[in-house]
Amino acid sequence: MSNTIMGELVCPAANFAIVVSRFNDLITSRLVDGACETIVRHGGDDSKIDIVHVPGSFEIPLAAKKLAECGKYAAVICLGAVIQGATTHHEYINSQVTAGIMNITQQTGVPVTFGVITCESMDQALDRAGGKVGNKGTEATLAAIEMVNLLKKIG
Ligand code: INI
Repeated sequence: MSNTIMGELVCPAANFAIVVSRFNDLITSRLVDGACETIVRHGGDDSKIDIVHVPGSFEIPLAAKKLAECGKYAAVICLGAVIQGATTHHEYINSQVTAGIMNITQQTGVPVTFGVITCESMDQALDRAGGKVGNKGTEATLAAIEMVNLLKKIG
């Protein structure tokens, strides 16, 4: 008989950090709204959320690393929006931010979740920031809550 081990989507009474990029603020502010609403809707406390602003997505990993290492937060939720331009600039940002966030979560053992929208146009970004495809801030927050609870069980 196998055992199923999963993290519940019940927000613990813990501190959460959100790191958000100011670049494409129209999008990222909506991701923050989704993240905060999700924490509260799942039983968390708004006063236990710290929101840390960075200039662009490229700067997210450094701030997320400091926050994950400081011991105050159960999880760090990373929010940004990288929208394709006329050059390949976005590709370099995307690859570094993704790898950076993955490295931090593995090195620290703290759930650091990825709510960085990577898309081709502002319309696609709007769709994923509370529009018809949902809200990546919400998704990243649900992943954070689930992983915090899962790690309590398997840690
Ligand atoms: N930062 C973003 O968050 N999204 C983008 O789409 C973007 N583009 O396209 O340039 C972007 N650039 C800024 C970058 O993240 C850094 O802040 C900047 O290079 C300074 O280090």
